[in-house]
Amino acid sequence: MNIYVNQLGYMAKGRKRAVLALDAQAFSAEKDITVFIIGQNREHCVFRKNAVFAGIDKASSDAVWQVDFTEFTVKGRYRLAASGVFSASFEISDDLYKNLLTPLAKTYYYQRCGMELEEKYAGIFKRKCCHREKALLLEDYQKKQSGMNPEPVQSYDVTGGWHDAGDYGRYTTPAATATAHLLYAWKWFPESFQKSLDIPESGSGMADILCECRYELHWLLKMQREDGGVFHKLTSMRHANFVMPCRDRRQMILFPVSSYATAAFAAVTALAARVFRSYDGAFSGSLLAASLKAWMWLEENVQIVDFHNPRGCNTGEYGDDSDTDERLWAAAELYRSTGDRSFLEKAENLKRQCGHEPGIGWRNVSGLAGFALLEDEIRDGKMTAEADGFYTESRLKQQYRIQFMKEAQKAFVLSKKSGYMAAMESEEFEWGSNMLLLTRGMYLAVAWKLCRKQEYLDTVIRQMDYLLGINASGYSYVSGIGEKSVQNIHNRITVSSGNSEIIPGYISGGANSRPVDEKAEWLIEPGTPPMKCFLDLWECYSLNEVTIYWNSPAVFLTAFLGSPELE
Ligand code: G3I
Ligand code: 9MR
Ligand code: ZN
Repeated sequence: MNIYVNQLGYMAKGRKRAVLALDAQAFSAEKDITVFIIGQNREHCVFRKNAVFAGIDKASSDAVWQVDFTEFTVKGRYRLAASGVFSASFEISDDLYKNLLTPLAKTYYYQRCGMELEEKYAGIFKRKCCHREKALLLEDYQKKQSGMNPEPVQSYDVTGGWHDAGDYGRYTTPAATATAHLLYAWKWFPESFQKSLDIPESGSGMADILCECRYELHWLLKMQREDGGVFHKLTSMRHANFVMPCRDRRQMILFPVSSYATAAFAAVTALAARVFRSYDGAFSGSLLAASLKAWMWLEENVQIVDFHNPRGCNTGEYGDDSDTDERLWAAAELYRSTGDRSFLEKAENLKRQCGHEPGIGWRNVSGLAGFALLEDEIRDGKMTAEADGFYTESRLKQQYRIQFMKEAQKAFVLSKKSGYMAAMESEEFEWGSNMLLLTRGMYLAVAWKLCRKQEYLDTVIRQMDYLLGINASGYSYVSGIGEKSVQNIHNRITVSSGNSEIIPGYISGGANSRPVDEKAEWLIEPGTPPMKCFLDLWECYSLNEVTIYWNSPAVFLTAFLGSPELE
């Protein structure tokens, strides 16, 4: 028997659930099980409740019992106990998600490239500056490698930004998605971002999360070519070894322009232009100019300009099969930032070509166009099917309202069906599965803002419960948060730093039933149920890596749950 709890804890007045699990073969009766809430040091029992049998969970093959102890509201630190087994400890308090936001958001500072992280801000995670060398265009690098003596080649200053993940690459499309998640989180839940992240820019008068996004945006602006096209990525030809970034001396290479990167760049810079308008007019202006220049390039390159890794390159590819969603997102953001209706017509045409799932991940971003069009409604928390005099806008907004509601309802139904209340099909435990779960949480949060359906809010909390410990691996997938949290994430800095402590707040990719790294293939038995396909080992990059766009949906949801309107 295992007892799984949200290892961060439960809001004092919020829903409190836990799951008891037995291997399906081992369970005998569907009888209720009495669960005791005891003090964290296993002292006296303070409350008891029956756990109710909830069937065999498909994604884990566990026999599961669910216990709801919402009525227990006494603040403190506790464990659950049943049948002689204890859970991890957890907190009951009011500020859980407010306190969780800081480590989640501070990871972006720890991902910074091109600057020293001083002890004053990074403590024991301080490190030297990295990747200050200039980059070469791929073709010049290849000529150099082949011994051809090209004339002195142009090199480029593309320093700054965030390392993408556990590697030292910087990639335009995931950078745009992660930055957009953070900017919309700030737009819709600004009160959650008033606390200092203790970064060099703290106290500047602008929320630290915006300062962090500005650091990434300054780098993104360097990724745009003279003609407006945007380079797909900036990485070495092969991944760095597991060394601290200051010791990675591999040549940085600017890989070719792609239409995915150019469109995602156009979108996020148009969005950011709106955000920074009242803080830094010049920066906002440069963002909008860059976005319009990227859009002009897109108009001159109406066919997909695809990207594939060249032979010999093993860094991330972030391949895609359509740029229609990125172009749609860009058109919608440019409409919002310029008021130019011609972008709306373009968005409508592009939306017709897009699939019906309004994606908000790194690959399918069509849903982010809906964020742009419904930005004010979601902020104000009301559904206004107003005829605003311009039928195209109303029609597009209505399409997105319907799509977001549908996605939220789908997530609600999936969560109800799951013994662990995870909004996931068994087949969906793939590389970065926690991102899919968290983006479904984002749909639920957006839908709740629009319709205030209590079940949607409850289901957001259930996804955070999963992330923080109510799952078949038993781990809190947030590094350093919880008694049994991931400690060996696939991250070159945390692996090679020699620090005894893990940097807290990183979201692990999570269970993946089709792992591709050698260790996972070797250690995970064939036939292991999908939700149990996880190992907390640093070598397992297809299970336990961390990325800027897996943390960004977690920041979004934590900011939502910590926002005043939920108090
Ligand atoms: O969603 C499809 C599913 O429908 C299909 O049945 C299944 C078949 O295998 O594939 C699923 O897509 C998977 C996709 O992740 C889901 O997001 C792909 O198989 C899988 O290859 C893909 O993995 C990506 C991985 O790079 C390899 O390309 C991850 O999403 C992506 O997060 C990861 O990104 C890496 C960067 O390349 C380098 N930096 C680290 C970063 C995180 O590991
Ligand atoms: O460490 C790399 C990780 O960041 C990437 O997500 C992954 C896919 O690009 O590749 C990892 O690097 C491995 C490489 O692909 C194969 N040799 C071992 C490398 C370190 O795990
Ligand atoms: Zn770096």
